[in-house]
Amino acid sequence: MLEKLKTKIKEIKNIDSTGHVTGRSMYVDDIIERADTLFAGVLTSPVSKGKIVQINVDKALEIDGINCILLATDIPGENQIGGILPDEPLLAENEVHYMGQPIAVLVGEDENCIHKAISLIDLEIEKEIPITDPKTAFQKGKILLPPRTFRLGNTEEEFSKKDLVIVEGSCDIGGQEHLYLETQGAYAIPKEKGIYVISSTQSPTAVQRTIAKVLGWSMHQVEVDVTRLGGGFGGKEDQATPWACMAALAAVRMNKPVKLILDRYVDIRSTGKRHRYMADYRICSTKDGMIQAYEVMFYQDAGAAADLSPAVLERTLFHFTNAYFIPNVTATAVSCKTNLPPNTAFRGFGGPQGMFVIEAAITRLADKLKLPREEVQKKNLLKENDLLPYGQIVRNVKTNLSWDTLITNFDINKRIASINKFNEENKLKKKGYAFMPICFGISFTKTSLNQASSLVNIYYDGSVGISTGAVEMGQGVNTRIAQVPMTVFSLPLNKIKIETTNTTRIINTSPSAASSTADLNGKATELACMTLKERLLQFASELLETPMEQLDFEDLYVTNNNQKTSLSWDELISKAYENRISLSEKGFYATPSIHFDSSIEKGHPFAYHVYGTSFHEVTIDVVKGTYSLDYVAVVHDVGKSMNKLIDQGQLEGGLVQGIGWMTLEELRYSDEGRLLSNSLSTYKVPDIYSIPKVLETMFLEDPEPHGLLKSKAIGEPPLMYGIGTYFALLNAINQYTGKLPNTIISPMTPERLFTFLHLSRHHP
Ligand code: LUZ
Ligand code: MOS
Repeated sequence: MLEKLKTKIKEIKNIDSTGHVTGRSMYVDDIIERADTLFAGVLTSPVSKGKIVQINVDKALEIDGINCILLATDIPGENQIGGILPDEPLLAENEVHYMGQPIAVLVGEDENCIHKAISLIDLEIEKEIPITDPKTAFQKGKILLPPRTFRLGNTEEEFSKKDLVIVEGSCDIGGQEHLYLETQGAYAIPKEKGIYVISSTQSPTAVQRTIAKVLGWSMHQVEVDVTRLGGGFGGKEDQATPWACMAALAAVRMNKPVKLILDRYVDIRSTGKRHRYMADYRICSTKDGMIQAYEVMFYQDAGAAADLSPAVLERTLFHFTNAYFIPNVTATAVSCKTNLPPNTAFRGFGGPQGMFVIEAAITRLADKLKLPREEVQKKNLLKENDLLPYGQIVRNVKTNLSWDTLITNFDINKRIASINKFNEENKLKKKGYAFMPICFGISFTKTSLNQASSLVNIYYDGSVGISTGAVEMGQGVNTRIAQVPMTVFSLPLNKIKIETTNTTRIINTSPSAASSTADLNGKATELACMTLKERLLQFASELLETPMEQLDFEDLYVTNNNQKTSLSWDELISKAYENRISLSEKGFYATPSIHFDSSIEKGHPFAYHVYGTSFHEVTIDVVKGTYSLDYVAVVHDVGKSMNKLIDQGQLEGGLVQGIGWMTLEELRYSDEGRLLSNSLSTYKVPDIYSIPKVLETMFLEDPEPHGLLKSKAIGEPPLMYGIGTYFALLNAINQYTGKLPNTIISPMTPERLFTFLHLSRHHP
């Protein structure tokens, strides 16, 4: 194998930017329909829990333009879409478990007649009392799987020691709506030998497998194709699947193409979200703030079916100590079954909730110790070769480095001094600040998912087509993958095309998730490109009668000892074809040396960790409860960045999405389990006014051998900086009230801030 790889990476702008700005990028609903296309809509449950007494579709079927109405009994294969646990029907059979649960698929000539028909279905449900919070579910024994516990050292023994300061408390962390701009949808077209489905999914293979299961077919009869997503954020890792299954079911039944696109209202109401977590903890430290032990119990609101919840729960356990070393820990976590839509993957995948609780515990501990919070944080940061609770030893740790760089590079101490001065001088406005360090493990926690394939085709005109399992969802993965052949073959972008993600070209794909898509699929592409490079340079060495070791590619020519030869790329490729040399190669990559044994909860699950530290400054108005986010600075570990613009975009986007989750975005349910904040007027997402007034960022660059072209994953980690804004607000509240609430609740909406300010004073 050729070791030679150009170290000079070709940097380019996001290859989708022109298409996005001019409106030419194609999403599922932009695909030009075949003339005989039918449309589908879904009848969903109007109640959160109950028994279906009867469904009568007779009147609905009389509506002009309605072709058929499919119920659970019309499913030819298995009515089962659960990925981890088989606990979720595609269409409800005898019972409903959440409001918005699909019951029937209506197929018709257009969307108007479908809406009319939905309202004419006679549905009788015997209501039962729903459960809407995870602790109540736990108390009633509604759990998905037995709780899991991660341990290090001995917490019992440690907590019984004298002279330690102990703090106990609780958290209640709200969920989050994904709010991808493109709603869920799919377009299914029957083919001679099976079905072809265009889906807005992060998991083309999951869609393929589940359609096959629902139809009672084999996977090779189902071809799933994905051009791009208008955002995913985890919301389309598992939950694009049901809608694609319904479209496929209808298409096969009618033997015509069927398109199913959710409107925003149905999407928000029926799809799962980031999990709400409740947690109880106790933490103890020495008087000078060295944390000795931490015990925590997490109650995850899984919703009405497992979906990815057990995997999300596992990642909470991988990140419950965030960027800190704590010698004695016991963390238990349990997935609790409620009557809300099944919650699912969301950028960070349970990690953010785990980190929030340790940050809350440290905040209250520091308060009791009368030490600045950041002093306790800093003292306990992970150091090189520390042992994490799950058995992995950390290497190339960047906790202290990012923290120290942040302080010096952005003159943070001066800022803190002026914040303190402001608070001395002001009574009705208070400033608060917080540091937020992060440490996030990169790899799917399920080891088997850490594999990817790539197909590199060089056409005999010298142009290159690349297929991988990666799904482009705005994160820029196609751009980073395009940089691989550009770098290996020294080609301009116009010679490269990144093909759609297609389950017939690339099989058994892992979801585009876990921040690992560019690493896995890019590395598979690199391997295929390197094999082709070796083969082509071997052939060039025969043509040029020059030792292969002297040859390379540079700007569309073969070079000899870095001097341009007369042999161009196009000529070499055309001659290779004439000489019957294969110009197509498959690459396969599996992350080396990762493993995890869940029977002992120990192993080495992550290829590497991503680190960083942020600083957040806020001002609150004590009278109104309003606040402003004045300043955020971030020092983030990017490995050796292969695309600074994309890394910057992910850093800023993740940060703001995290701030939204922590401050504005509130999922409020009625006691009946009805989502009250079910539209963009009541569910507030960050906009231009909610981003920090000043944002300063800096990359720490250190080549990462397990990352693509020595870069590091960037998708999820920056979201967790958003937690810092929450604790800056809490710090400002504390400046006014002089005390912290025992139960730390998120998000910190102005309304909640106001309650914390004015009620906690009188109700300790
Ligand atoms: N999805 C998944 C993920 O299936 N496994 C993971 O470990 C993961 N981590 C983060 C985000 N999505
Ligand atoms: Mo994900 S939370 O689909 O990486």
